[in-house]
Amino acid sequence: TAPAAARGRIVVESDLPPVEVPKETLPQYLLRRSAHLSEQPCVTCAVSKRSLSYAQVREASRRWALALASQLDLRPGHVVALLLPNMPEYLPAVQGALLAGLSVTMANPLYTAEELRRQFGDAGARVVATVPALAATARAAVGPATPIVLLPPPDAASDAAHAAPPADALHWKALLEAAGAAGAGAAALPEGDPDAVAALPYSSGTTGLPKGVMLTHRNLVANIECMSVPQLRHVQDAEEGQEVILTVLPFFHIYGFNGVLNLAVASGSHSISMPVFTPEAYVRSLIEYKPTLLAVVPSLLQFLAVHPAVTREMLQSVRVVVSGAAPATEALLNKFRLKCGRDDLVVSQGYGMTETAPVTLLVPLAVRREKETSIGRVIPNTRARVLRADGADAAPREHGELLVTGPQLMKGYLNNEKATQETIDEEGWLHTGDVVYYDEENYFYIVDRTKELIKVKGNQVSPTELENLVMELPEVADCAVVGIPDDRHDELPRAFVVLHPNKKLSEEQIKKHIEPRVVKYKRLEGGVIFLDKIPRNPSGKILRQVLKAWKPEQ
Ligand code: 4UU
Repeated sequence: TAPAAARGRIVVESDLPPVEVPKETLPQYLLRRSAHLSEQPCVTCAVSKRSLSYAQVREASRRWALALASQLDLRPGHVVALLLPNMPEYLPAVQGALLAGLSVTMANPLYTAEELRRQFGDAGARVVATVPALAATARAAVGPATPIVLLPPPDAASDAAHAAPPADALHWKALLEAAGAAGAGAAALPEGDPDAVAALPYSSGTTGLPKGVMLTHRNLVANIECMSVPQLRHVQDAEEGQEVILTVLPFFHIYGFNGVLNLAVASGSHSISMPVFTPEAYVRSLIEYKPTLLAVVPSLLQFLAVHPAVTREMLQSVRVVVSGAAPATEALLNKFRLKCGRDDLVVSQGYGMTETAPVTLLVPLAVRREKETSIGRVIPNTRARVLRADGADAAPREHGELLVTGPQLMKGYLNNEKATQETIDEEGWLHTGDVVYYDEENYFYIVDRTKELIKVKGNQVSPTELENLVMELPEVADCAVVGIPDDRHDELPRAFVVLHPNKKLSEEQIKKHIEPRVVKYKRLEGGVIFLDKIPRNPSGKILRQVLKAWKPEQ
């Protein structure tokens, strides 16, 4: 191989023609693309059966926008926090806020008050939209001056369990009714700025604690538009037959948010939402709704492939399966194909990141089976490079860090110029922290993740966050958390802990300290290992690869 300096730039571009990105806000774009639909179902809850048609989504969005502007007095640039399980109203809750010129920060409905306090505080949330069951957690996360709006409970079971909502909460239904009664002229909605921040999902990126990712309308619209070209279109347009998309991927995460829900609306599809995943509910939905498209993460693919309750017959309606967010092994893809018993059903992988709204690589629909393990080719308007360890650009089949750029690239991390500069270089390339290679036909393959991030069932876990919690214990001198591979969970967090001399602490005590503070999937299910010393490089950086490779006999 040539020395680094002798090599020029090697940029991988899409062989598809560039797409003209419309100069519209996300709600303007979605309204235009689905303007021909009215009574057709838009989102239906698989559990409660509550359904919103395209016309109902439009009307609820408009009223919610008016309510936020006139009744809650929010102004363009203000942030609305959404603490909601997947449910039909998620869509108008987002679109209405955006119509009013506001930004939304979407939070995990399973988060503890402690986790939410950090996100809502950092984002500067002015209002929290939630459901009755989560109202107390929401109140604990924000000050008494922040209004809480209660949406209808996702299903009857959670309604019955939490009968009495807090007295100071406002009600979505009443707000929308009042906005409807006041009429369209009640408050003028802003014209809308495509370059304004629309969504603020949280991601830990390559290092540190979760940060607000500033995604503009343009980022989100560009990503949908670039995935809508005929060669890539996994989701077919409503005219060709309305697609039925079963998704349990959370709408607060960028994959469910823009990669599934918004994309589904743009193409006039019918989305089936589920507030929580249970094998029974998922299987029932396969039978009842006969989905044509499944959006999955590898741990869900594993469930479909091996769970005895999922039968071959249940998968006959499925035309497309899209997988992403964590590596899908060849063994898993084979197991799934065996279960389906269909040669025409090939899993298409996509590669995405919160910071890229989310997709940069996608396997075209007409993919051949031998490319099934690929995470995709560069989508239109997007460019990629692979940077070798020696700093040279990689040729086909050489491993290196994936760099990407395109119109979907975030504006930056909120309140964190330093992290933004560490992630996007002066030339505008985003350094992903993923090690990949590409083949002679420009299909990319994942090799490794060198950034700290841990993925549990597609969910982000920040090692720094867990390390900080473990370090709160006075007995602990040092700590490092890494992800260990696991079939059913993608990865599990494992802590390596150094105790102060003559101090005692058990694995149980450490786990007990973490448990009440974090959402379930962040728990140290990969175990706690006590060491004399955390391996670090001379500048003090934890050698995570060494810890990942740790074996008990060492
Ligand atoms: C191996 O996980 C995401 C977004 C995923 C996504 C979205 C829409 C995939 C396909 C799609 O259509 O975002 P984050 O920010 O939570 O996590 C980003 C990280 C990546 O850096 C990489 O390490 O998740 C990992 N990742 C993958 N790993 C994402 N996609 C893949 C993949 N294979 N296909």
